[in-house]
Amino acid sequence: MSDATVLTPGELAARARRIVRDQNTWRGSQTLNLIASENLVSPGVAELTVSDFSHRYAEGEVGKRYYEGTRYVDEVEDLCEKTFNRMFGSEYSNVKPLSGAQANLAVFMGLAKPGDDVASLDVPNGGHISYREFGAAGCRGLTVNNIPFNPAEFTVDTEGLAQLLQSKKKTLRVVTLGGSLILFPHPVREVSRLVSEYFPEGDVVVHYDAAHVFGLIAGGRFQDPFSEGAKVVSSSTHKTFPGPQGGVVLAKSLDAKKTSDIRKAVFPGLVSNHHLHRLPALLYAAAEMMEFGSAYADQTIRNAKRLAKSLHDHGFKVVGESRGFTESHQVAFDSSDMGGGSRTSSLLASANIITNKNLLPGEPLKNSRDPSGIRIGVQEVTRIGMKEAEMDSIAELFHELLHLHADASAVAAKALKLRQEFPRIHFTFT
Ligand code: DSN
Repeated sequence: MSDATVLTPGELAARARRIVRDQNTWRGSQTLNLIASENLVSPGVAELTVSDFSHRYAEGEVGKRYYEGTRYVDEVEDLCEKTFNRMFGSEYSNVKPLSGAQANLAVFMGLAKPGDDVASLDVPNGGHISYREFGAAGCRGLTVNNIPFNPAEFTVDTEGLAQLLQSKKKTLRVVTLGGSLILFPHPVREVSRLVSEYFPEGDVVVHYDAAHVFGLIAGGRFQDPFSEGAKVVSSSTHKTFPGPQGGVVLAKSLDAKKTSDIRKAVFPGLVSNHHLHRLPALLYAAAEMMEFGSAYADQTIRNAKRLAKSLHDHGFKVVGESRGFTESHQVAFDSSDMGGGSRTSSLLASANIITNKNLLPGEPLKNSRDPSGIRIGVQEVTRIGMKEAEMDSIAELFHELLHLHADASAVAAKALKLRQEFPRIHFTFT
């Protein structure tokens, strides 16, 4: 790993090429990729990611740049913004953030000042690190409050939230819903109603982090946070939404001052140049989702439900049973009885099955290095054309490896064979 000090420049250059070849072969064609925050980009998106845009600058807004030579950046950025507004029903869209976490930081910078309070789900209950005290919210100097959560029902405890709203009447600025472990829609409508009741002047904003479910929302198969009362939606653009890695902030019915504060938080606050090569690829991915998003989201959710049931039938402790296991692309199970999340995810990886260890609702945050859960996302295997029958095959591989203690290399060979039956990316123009 650490021979960088002795390699010649020629060897380093060759190494860079070799690493990419190996990554493409291994993760690109040999493993069953079940990380809930990843996806594959189509050949069209991949092709458009590499262009002259990747080495240009365009600080500023569409039509108001600080650089010359930006006519095509203006064209593509304007189309991206308008296309996102059209797809998600927003009135304002900003595609400059480079990641979902940066999009969240822009939301916090725009809507709250150091010392203010925000409320979000704790990480074990599905909250993302960026809206916690050790993430972007903490970097902004905000006081982070936990949204009370009922782990048995996987949902926000709205009575507890009402008490929190009452106790923070003077200092609360943002209530963030959505998250990284999101099996079921969040009660955006109820929370928005409560926020309007406690803050009738509109000084607290309901913000929804849609990163994980952005593609499912685009496909019309998950809750629509704007129609349920959220005023700001942030997201990454590369999870269930199969675009290039990046971030986006959308707003609807947000007052002009707050919208402008978010815009300024993005540029010139957090982003100087916004890595322009993403934009044509993002537009292309958005077009794919307009055309194929419903079918893709539909099959993704059907696959997640089937995998959850199949794992459950094999005796896995799949969470969310009382609510039908999942309504999203995710499935999670408790792996405590098989050595915990670290051991289980690493064993699965040795068998060509890539997942991640994850805290489960109700679990202490201090368990994060070796949490009890395994989180699975089926959006990528759905993109290569897998359906319910393959979900049963994947559950069978989990069972053989983790319950029957089959040899990892034997399971790896089966996983490879299954993967290689699906060489093509679906739900795309190319
Ligand atoms: N933490 C990532 C995940 O949910 O996998 C997203 O940033």
